[in-house]
Amino acid sequence: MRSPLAGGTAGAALPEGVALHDGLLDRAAQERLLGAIRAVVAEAPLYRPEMPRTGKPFSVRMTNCGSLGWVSDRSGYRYQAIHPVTGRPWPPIPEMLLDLWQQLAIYPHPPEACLVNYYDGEARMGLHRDEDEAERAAPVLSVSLGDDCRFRIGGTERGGPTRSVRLASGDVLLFGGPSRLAYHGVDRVYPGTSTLLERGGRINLTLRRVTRPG
Ligand code: MD3
Ligand code: FE
Repeated sequence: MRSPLAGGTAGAALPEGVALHDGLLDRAAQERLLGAIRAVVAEAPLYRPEMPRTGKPFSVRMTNCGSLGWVSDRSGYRYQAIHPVTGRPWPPIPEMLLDLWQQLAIYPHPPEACLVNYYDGEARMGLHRDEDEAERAAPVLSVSLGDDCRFRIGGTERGGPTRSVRLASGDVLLFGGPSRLAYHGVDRVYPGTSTLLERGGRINLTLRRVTRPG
């Protein structure tokens, strides 16, 4: 079995609450999911968000599906129902992803947001916590497609120890319990490590429950 743990940490446990489903989606499943994501992107194009205050563009391009989508611009981070460029509602979350959530997330309500991140060979995501969701009892589910990346995960305090995990196409990660508010980021993408995307790069899908079920 491929060891996803990088940098001499072979055998080290992932932080409590993190479950890595290494290679859960086989090539056929990855292709089906990619087809569904292409349909999402046709309706809700990828765009480049900007950092709050400074307006500095992200290196990652993004779009969403679901009743709510995560956006960032000069006024801040938030969830909203409307694509900031097209002004249209986000398309629905593909059924395959809803099924994955139902199978893996030990949580009785559906996800509301699926953030679609596209990384080219130079894109990165700095260490951060996902804390724009009112519902913290739900896990976050992440699916990787395309080129491998080096994913970094730490604890809930900034400046604490971190470890890196190499993620490949078809890997699914679940962050629940104490890891829900862990710092994490993407150090780099490894170009040319997957043939799934004709033009290369990496897609990450992040499913989240945003609102607290009433
Ligand atoms: C760990 N995306 O969009 S997904 C993000 O690969 C984001 O695109 C990364 O971080 C990516 O916010 C990582 C994995 C992930 C998502 C949410 C988490 C890891 C997490 C929440 C808590 C802890
Ligand atoms: Fe995140």
